[in-house]
Amino acid sequence: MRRRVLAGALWALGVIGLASVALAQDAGPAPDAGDIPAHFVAPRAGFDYDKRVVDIPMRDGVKLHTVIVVPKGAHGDPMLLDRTPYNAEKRVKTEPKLADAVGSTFDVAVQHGYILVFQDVRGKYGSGGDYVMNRPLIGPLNPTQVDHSTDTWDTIDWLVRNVPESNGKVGMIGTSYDGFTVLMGLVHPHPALKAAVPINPMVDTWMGDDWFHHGAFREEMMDYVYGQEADRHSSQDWFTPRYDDYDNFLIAGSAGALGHDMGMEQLGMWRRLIAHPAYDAFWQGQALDKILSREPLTVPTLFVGGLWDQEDIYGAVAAFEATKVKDSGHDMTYLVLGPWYHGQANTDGSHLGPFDWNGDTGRWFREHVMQPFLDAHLKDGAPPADIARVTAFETGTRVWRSYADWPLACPKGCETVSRALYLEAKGGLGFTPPAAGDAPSDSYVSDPAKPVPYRQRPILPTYDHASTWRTWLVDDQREAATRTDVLTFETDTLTAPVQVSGQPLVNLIAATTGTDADWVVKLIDVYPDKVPSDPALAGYELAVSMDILRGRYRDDPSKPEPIPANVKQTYRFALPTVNHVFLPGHRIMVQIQSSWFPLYDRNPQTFVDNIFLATPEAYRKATQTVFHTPGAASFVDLPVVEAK
Ligand code: PG9
Repeated sequence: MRRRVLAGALWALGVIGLASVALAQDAGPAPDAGDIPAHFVAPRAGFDYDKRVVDIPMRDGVKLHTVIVVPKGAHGDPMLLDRTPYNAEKRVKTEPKLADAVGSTFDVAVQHGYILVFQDVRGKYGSGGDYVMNRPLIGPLNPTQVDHSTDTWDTIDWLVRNVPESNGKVGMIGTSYDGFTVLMGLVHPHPALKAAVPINPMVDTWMGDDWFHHGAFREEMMDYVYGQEADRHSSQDWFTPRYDDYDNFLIAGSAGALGHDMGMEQLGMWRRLIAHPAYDAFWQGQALDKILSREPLTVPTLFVGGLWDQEDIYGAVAAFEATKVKDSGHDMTYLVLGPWYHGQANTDGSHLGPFDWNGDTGRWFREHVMQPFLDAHLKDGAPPADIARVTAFETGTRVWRSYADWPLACPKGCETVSRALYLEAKGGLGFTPPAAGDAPSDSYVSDPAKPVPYRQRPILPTYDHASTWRTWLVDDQREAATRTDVLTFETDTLTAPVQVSGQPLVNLIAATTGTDADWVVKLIDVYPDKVPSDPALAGYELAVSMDILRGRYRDDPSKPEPIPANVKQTYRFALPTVNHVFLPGHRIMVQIQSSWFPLYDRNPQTFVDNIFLATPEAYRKATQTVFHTPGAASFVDLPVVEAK
């Protein structure tokens, strides 16, 4: 009863909230055409740049609100374009010094003479037209005659003809959603587009970016849909009745029930999310790694990934690996992997949580990789960039490495081999297959009424200023290991380093008493009980790669199938990219569990058509059994780098 009353209250609030927003949205014409000064230059004494605000007409007449920052005295400078749904005007603070006005992403670029351009995407903030989140390319998923590709083309065409201080060359740069718009600009690119830097881009939002990971829905992202789509100025804040999100999402029930309580059926993206729980043509048709792999890239592109990117850990590597195939000259596709959370490439990369990287890896990247790449392709007469095709930070040893390819093309004298790390009885873990006679399996009860928290409670909403959402992937996993519904397997203490570079591949053999299940697998570096250099790290359990698979998609992500109860199944899926050395004195650990809440919605563990719409009765306890015995030996395939 309490739940329904609360939900009812939420629902009422939600509907009122959105309804008023809808009214506000209809309160007058969208800022368009003559509503905003067509073109004004705001020279200000004491400022070392001019800020111009223009509304650039697209081919369908809609005008996109664009802020152009021109350093005083600029002549023959390239332009860097960032197309964003997060308010272009906010990207330029009213500071007299350009470096202070545009933030640390450009702290090196501003020293090299660049004109910076920020644009509201169609339908957001000052731009006209309608907002469609992750607007697909023109085609079966977009029947209109405009998309981000055409809007980028029209924008660049206007810029090169209307910014006389430029050299007619444009680069695109952007992080996250803005990284997605960079990639969209690579489809039928304008001839003046000469370089692209997609940082932590959204690439495939069902496989591993933002919305789902292998089919498990990231319900903590619901507030993003609400905030982004409720109105063009994103003025509607998500709200929750309880302090701890673990309570909020448990009380609400399924993600669909929460969306209903919040009145989200009014939002296009929400309707599309709950209508497409499987990897159907809707998601496959938007996967930018697949789209960009169809034709050779014609714009040199530096894909930037974060090894602990809590939002888009999949995209950069997937897009690099997909597009490098047709890059026969090895001069179009580049990759950087840093020890970063989402977006940290743009700021101070000295630390991540309690981990010190022995220097500001973010600034090093901007200075030694990004700027040479941009200058080489955008500055007239600049020399080729002296950068490797792949620059990857190696954690454990804390050094930058240069490679000719990724997964890493070993420098001389080494090779990458697949080494199966087997689960063993009594919580063991090792590189030899389990012996007969040992206990064949371990079991736990997975109870949807008490799902495993994805991090220590209280869990604040990701947008809460007090939340450490950004660094959650490096949380100490000892917290989880104490639960009886989390299995833990651990090697002996290592006597030699083990370098893992690439994507670990899970081969889990398991049975459930239910007819659906989620499987979470974590690859963990266990620190020694004494760490003289940093005592706070004693015994720390650092996850270097972990992910979730929704069991109904074990065979075909587009076709969910019930899991036959009490029958061994094999679950194979890739974990996120690692570039880590497990040092001597450390141990390797694997943890397994069946919920990761409330970042991921709960699996009811009984097969239903659409988990978004699961009824409370569908959520049932299940006993999960993980096998580690000859003929049913679970293991994680590690890409280990070994001396030749
Ligand atoms: N990665 C961010 C995000 C996108 C969609 C849902 C939730 C987060 C971003 O694009 O900024």
